[in-house]
Amino acid sequence: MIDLYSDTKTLPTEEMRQAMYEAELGDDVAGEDPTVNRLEELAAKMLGKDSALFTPSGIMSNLLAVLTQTRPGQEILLGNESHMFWYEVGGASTLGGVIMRTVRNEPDGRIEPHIVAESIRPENIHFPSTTLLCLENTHNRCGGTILTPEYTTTISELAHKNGLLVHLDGARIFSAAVALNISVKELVGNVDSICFCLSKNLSAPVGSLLCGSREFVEKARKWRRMVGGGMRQAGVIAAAGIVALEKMIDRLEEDHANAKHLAYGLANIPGFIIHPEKVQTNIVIFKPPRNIPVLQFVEQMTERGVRFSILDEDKVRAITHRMVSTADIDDALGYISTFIKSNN
Ligand code: TLP
Repeated sequence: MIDLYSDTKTLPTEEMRQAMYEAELGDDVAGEDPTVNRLEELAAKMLGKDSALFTPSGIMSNLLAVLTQTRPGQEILLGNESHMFWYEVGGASTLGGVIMRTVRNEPDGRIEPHIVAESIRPENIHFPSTTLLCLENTHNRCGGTILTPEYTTTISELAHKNGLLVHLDGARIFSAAVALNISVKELVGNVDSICFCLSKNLSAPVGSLLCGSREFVEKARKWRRMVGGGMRQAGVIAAAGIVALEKMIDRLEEDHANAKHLAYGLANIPGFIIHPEKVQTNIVIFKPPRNIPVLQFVEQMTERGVRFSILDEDKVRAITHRMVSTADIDDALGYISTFIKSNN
């Protein structure tokens, strides 16, 4: 199977497994797991923040960012295509008690500053207060698009001026940094909290980190305990995370090149709607030829050994990652082309 369903499919490398086997361990709820402590320090340093918190998932990190930086009854602004809105089971509302107010994402994943400005509620007895802006970089549903440091700085300044805090869902932030050839620190300059995932493009089996000021992280640590995310000898998985951060970042370029290769290949097959020049990182979104419904396309390709995910009733998503080679992309393009020909 050439599995382009998601980079969450990556399995740990041999080096990760060895590091997991050898990891020095302790009780992380008591702050005594040396491997978790090492991972948190490394993450904070790389992101240019005071502290970091190891969490079981990206979704938990995003939830903790909301729980820590809002109060029930307040309103948060987030993109109408954001992962936090689409795929996190409404946790911010259900568990955080906040109103999720969606604002339009541009096709490149940005939210226009004037839209943010217009959506912030003025003080009024009838209104909830708007207290948090959530961004996403790279942007999953917009096709792995990148928010530039300039954009992030400008929009965060606007939010801060109006009394809002800013959280960045940076599940794949290292892809953005590698594509722009800058340090990840430069991408997250003035956001108040940021999370990123170890378990996607970086190949670790489990885990995310939530980073911010010392005070923010200590509060989030308590919220993590409340939602049951305090893990004991978590160094077993943190060890793989350290390898991810030390060894797996530079290779992301290969995934980006493979994504472009796939996109240009699809553009050469009659009927596909795709803009290969817009592919920025490891996510490719496309429409199959009109005569083939998305569900049929995805099912038929799975039978032929290529797995995609369905984004919408008319859109398919492919994600490249460490376990898919350039030769696999060539093979996938061949299978797709044969299938399309057989349907014409
Ligand atoms: N995304 C997954 C699915 O949930 C859709 C995927 O296959 O892409 N933020 C962003 C931007 C994400 O893409 C994801 C996972 C998360 C957060 C949540 O991470 P996990 O699954 O570790 O909780």
